[in-house]
Amino acid sequence: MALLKILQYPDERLHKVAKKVQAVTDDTRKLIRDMAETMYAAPGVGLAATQVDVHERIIVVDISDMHDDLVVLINPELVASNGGREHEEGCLSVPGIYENVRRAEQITVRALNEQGETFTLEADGLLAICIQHEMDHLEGKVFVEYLSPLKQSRIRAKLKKHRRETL
Ligand code: K1U
Ligand code: ZN
Repeated sequence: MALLKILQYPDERLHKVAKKVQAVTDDTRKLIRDMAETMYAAPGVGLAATQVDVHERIIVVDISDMHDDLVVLINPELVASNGGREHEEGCLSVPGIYENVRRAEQITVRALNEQGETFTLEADGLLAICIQHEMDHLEGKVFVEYLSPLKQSRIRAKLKKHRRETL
């Protein structure tokens, strides 16, 4: 297994729209294992392939304390959503920034699993929030883009300053 490099906002590559996976192969499964290892090591509760500069529609999520409940979604599609609530979000591509974002409360997603089989998942709470956040990454959208232009420019300035100081 390997740890992958996570792209840091405002890297332009975070805005690429990911392509559908045409066939789930051993290479896909290797990428998924590496993504999961990278997410656990970060540590985080989700990761989209876009964040590791692979522009294919693959996400991994694990909100369990014991890192034993990995959810893998290949070519995820939102089939239903209900309600709406604000929740604080973070992002491994935007370190140190936590902001409230409004998302659907309950979602139903259809996707392929690691065997290439279609399945449907109903999610609520943090799992639903994470899946929506990761699906946005596949569309090239980073959560800070839900914030006002003023907040976004303050975040970019803060990240630039932090990177200058840690170089
Ligand atoms: O997409 C990402 O960069 C992962 C992101 C997922 C996420 C978290 C919270 C709300 C929405 C989406 C993260 O994992 S940020 C790190 C984080 O939340 C966390 C880290 C360690 C333990 C628990 C949570
Ligand atoms: Zn993110």
